[in-house]
Amino acid sequence: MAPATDTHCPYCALQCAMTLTPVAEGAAPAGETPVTSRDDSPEASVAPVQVAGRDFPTNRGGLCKKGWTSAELLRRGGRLTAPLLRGADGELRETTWEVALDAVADGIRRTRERHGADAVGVFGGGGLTNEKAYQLGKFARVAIGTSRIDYDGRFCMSSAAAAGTRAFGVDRGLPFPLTDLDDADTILLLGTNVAETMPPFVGHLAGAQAAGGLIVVDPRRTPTARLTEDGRGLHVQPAPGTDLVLLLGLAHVVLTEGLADEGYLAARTTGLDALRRTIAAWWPSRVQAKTGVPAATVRALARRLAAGGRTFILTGRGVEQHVDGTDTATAAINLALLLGLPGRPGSGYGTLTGQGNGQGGREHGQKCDQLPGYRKIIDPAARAHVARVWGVPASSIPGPGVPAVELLQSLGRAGGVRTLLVHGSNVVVSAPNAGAVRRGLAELDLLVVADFFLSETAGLADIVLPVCQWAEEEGTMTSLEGRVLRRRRALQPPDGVRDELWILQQLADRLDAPSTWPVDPREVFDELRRASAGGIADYSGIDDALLDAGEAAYWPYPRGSSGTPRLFADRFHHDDGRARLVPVTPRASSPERPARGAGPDRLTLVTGRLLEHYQSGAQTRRVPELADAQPVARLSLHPATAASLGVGDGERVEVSSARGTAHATVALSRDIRPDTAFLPFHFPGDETANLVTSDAVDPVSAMPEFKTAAVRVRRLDPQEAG
Ligand SMILES: Nc1nc2c(c(=O)[nH]1)N[C@H]1C(S)=C(S)[C@@H](COP(=O)(O)OP(=O)(O)OC[C@H]3O[C@@H](n4cnc5c(=O)[nH]c(N)nc54)[C@H](O)[C@@H]3O)O[C@H]1N2
Ligand SMILES: Nc1nc2c(c(=O)[nH]1)N[C@H]1C(S)=C(S)[C@@H](COP(=O)(O)OP(=O)(O)OC[C@H]3O[C@@H](n4cnc5c(=O)[nH]c(N)nc54)[C@H](O)[C@@H]3O)O[C@H]1N2
Ligand SMILES: [Mo]
Repeated sequence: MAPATDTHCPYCALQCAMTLTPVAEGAAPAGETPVTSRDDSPEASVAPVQVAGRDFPTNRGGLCKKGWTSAELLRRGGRLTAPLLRGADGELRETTWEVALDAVADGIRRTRERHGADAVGVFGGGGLTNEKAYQLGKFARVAIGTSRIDYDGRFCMSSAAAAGTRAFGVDRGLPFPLTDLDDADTILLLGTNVAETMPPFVGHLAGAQAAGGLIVVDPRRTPTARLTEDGRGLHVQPAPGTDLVLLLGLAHVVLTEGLADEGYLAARTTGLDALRRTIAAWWPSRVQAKTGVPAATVRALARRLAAGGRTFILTGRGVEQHVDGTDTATAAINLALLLGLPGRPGSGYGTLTGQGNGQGGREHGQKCDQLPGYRKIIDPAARAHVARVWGVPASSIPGPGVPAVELLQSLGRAGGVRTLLVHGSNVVVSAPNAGAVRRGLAELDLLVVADFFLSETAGLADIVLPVCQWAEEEGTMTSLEGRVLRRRRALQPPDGVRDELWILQQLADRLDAPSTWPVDPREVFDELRRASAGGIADYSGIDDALLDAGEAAYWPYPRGSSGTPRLFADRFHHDDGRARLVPVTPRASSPERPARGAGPDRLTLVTGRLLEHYQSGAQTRRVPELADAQPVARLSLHPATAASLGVGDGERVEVSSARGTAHATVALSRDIRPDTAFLPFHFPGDETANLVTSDAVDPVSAMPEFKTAAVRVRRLDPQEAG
């Protein structure tokens, strides 16, 4: 029997530990890997490795459905095994790597000559290993010379990152090990549905549940909200997009009832006076009028949080993916600081990073304003340091580019991007105002997509490059805890598939790029360590030997140190060591949030996730077990709302906003507020939820308004429904 390989799941930031064991050729995978043979193509039922959960602090041996079935995608689902090139007749056809790479390099050169280097754009992903993320950022700046690089983490972690950096001077999603949650008395979950998005995480909520202290704030009664039932906590169901007001109300009660930790505030923070002034006006009855949360609940909740036990406040995309997401995350941090939680043992504030390498992906230079080590690209000292590591003049490193939404809005426009390279994102399904993104992609001179499958975005490309999947590559990932983990190769990729480090090296060669372009991930990691040394996210002391020995390597991990499982014990990362209380106030109004009592034809559409599907669904829609469980986009509607709209369960409807229209199947549910509808964003084509969402962004983080959209819902006639 071939040896087993210890690695981690390909999907979310929990990075559950798993063991992969190659299955003998011809033998069906045994044991816990579910085998689905509905598809009887030759590749069906061939998961070439068997998946088993492995004991590890985050998942304790458990895996979710997506993890169990992940290996099926290694050999099924239409895996690409040759580069594709669009011919003069408009069809994509298989070609050789030589031809494809020459065509990419020629296209980059042509665009650069005609329109300047900034007309070449790079779009990265939070699923890439640290090595690939680092190399992609370097490739954009050094080999192409463009400032136009950003990535899908802008859609994910940017608001929480901006708020964390502003308050603490550092952005590590959880500044403490996840297992610290186990002993909590009170956990406030703001806008996250971990029971579906990180199932093994739920195990860490048991302590708070037993203490009756799990508090879930979500406009829907989600599986996570249900964990509070039977005396285990409280579900608070505010109107979508009103969390900032709710948090100001909680802070108001804390301050007016003398519940704040005055000693902590005096010793460890600045800005209390200004904060006090902005909070004064948010008494509970006013909060009730804006959010729908009863004033008595606001008071009770504030008192519970201040009760002095081991208390955590955690935010997710539900409160962050708004045009005021940075301010809302800031309000959550302000509340945590008023209570003296950050840095206190057994307590804290954190944000739940989403993508597999959503943490590492935001540290090594994929962001438009960033250099490796979480350095600022405008900082002369940072530029000089990274230029030395890269062996190029600091003056040759471009300045800041533009964030993801602006980059996508510029496609094909005068002064915008004309050639785009996409590594690890399916933007025609996952980007806001996806109809406009599709139109922009059609205007490009050249679209190049690296993927395992012909995703919806790859399907529009001029050149598609087939790349290795998780079990076929070596590298490192950084989990939601800020812990660096090894991803190990368990099997060889299919013939024809190439590693992205090799692709970048080949292209750098063809572009006569300066610097060196190693293809061995170890060499890239060594360079990354040097580039990160002295930065905020310092990896310089981490190496394979240490990771192989099973050491829990939390950054910052400067050479000679033993890493940092817990941040903020003594100081925050601003020069004076203090955290900043940043006053924030709600906007006057949002066009995406209908006035209260607007009537059933004006609903707030909330978008989010289902257990079975991952992101744009490019991967999970190809796993029969997952696709069978959630085959179509279902719109959750309250029965009262559906009745007044004249639509019934199972009927096809059209959901329309100022941007466009998506189709869905109605699913009646009493778990949603009557003024709200919910649509998952995992589905393509006319079921793409992002055809409806707005590309208006948060002014600080450039996070788009994914979570709320003002919509109308109408029943489709049978002939329209198709
Ligand atoms: N199954 C699955 N798991 C995943 C992913 C996936 O696609 N599928 N993706 C991964 C990634 S990248 C991420 S970022 C995480 C995301 O993980 P979560 O943040 O847990 O996921 P979402 O479903 O986007 O949003 C969470 C909740 O926010 C609520 N919400 C919406 N609007 C508001 C609001 O205005 N206020 C409040 N309080 N709540 C609101 C929604 O009802 C939803 O239940 O999941 C990761 N895990
Ligand atoms: N309406 C709405 N839209 C949303 C959200 C929402 O809540 N509501 N959430 C947003 C969030 S939080 C996120 S993170 C984004 C995510 O959205 P996307 O960025 O589209 O994420 P994925 O669907 O995971 O797409 C990853 C693609 O890259 C491929 N891929 C995976 N790993 C690799 C790799 O290592 N290399 C290469 N080259 N390809 C790879 C996959 O096959 C897939 O086609 O969606 C955002 N969009
Ligand atoms: Mo995400």
